[in-house]
Amino acid sequence: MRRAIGKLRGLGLFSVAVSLWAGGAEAQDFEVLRVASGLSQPVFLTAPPDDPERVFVVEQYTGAIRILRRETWSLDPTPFLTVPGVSQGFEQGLLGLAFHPDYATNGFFYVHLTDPDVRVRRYSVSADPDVADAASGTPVLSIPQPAANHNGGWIGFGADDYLYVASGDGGGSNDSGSGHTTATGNAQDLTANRLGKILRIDVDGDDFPADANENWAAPPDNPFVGVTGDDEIWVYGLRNPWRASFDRLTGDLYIGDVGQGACEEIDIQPAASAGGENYGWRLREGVIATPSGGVGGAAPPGAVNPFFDYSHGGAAVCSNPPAGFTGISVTGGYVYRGPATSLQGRYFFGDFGQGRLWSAVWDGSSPATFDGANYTSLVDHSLDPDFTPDVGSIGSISSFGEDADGNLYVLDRGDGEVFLLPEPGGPGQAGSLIAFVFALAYVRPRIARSRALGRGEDLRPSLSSGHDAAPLRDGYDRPPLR
Ligand SMILES: [Ca+2]
Ligand SMILES: [Ca+2]
Ligand SMILES: [Ca+2]
Repeated sequence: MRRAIGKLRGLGLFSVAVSLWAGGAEAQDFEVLRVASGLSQPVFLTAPPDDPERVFVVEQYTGAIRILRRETWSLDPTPFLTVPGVSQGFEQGLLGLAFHPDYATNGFFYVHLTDPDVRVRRYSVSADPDVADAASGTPVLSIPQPAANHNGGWIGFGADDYLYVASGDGGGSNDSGSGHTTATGNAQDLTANRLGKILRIDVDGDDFPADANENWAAPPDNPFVGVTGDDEIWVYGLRNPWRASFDRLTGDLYIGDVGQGACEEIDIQPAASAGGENYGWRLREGVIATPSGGVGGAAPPGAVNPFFDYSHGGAAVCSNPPAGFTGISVTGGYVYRGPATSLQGRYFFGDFGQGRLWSAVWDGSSPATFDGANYTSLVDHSLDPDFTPDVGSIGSISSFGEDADGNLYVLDRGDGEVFLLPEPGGPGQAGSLIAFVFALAYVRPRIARSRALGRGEDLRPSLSSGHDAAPLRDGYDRPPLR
């Protein structure tokens, strides 16, 4: 709670700064900065808790974790770590990174990679804060992969200090065929099956003292502890949850789940949830019965629809969002909690294949009533001059990311760029002065951790009250990431 008050105080200072600014003639304006280029297939960005100086960028195929300096927007020439042995191709590689909540004292961080099975592995920083100990790799858990695609990839710590691990359905198409549970597919299979799930584990415990490859404990309040279903499963019924995030203010979990050939979707789990949600795959794609592969059907009892879905533009209209909101591979993003007041509470996300940058606000309705249209003020930023970067272009959106202060970044895997988006103070404004005011009054003192609030506290502001491989399916020439 102390952290929450600190955060709200920070917002108050921020409001003062904005009021001064708004006293001028012009409305709030934005500036999107390209802060890095020349990266090799960047697919994630994050930062250690409370580190105001650095962000860490994940390169998919090189396996490198690069340090980007916020003071100068320069990339360190030497990677923080180059993870050895990652499979280099298709949807494989180094896919995820998360710093332990106590990183400042224990130096632990976690990666999600394929070799080609999925491995979640722990590493330690060395005596040099800018270099990891490459020999420190320790297994946390692994997930056998029947195919090269649908590896999931996101990992992140919740406000509860548990590690959440997003896992795809194992690949191929329609969650069927070799390596997929015959009757149900993997995502609906809760027994000895980690595919098509988000797992929730305690990385500081070990339920398997005799097994050097499994080093985690099941939180006792996980939904399938003591009942049928694997103890590590948190939610299920997902196809390829490539990117997910916690709202750093409310603790709500947003999951971008890449669709098959019809609908791309964003799922929400409110912070107060006790877990166990079934998001419907393979029976459901978006809000409809999966139209391909003969696997679709009625929604399982209690299954949760997405709060937003959009179509590939074919016959299936999904929840029928406004014209123009089509794509082929969703990239889940973040609820904006950075310095731009007018964007507070907006969930930013995008489409990898179409290079579209969107945002919307969850309308606060209950997930039990979700029908794919549970949002307000859906915006396409792709053609908005305020979201046009100073240099370069936002193309193949592979991921979003947050630094320790909650600034939002977007990554372009196509030509290796990272953008800071947006920063108040666009061209023609007194941008540098305003940025300085923000730096003094707001950005620096901000609480770094996304776990600033305990799960279950709802401080949501009033604002809010894959594609598959072409050879594997419909002849679509898919982008390389999904
Ligand atoms: Ca063990
Ligand atoms: Ca679903
Ligand atoms: Ca670009």
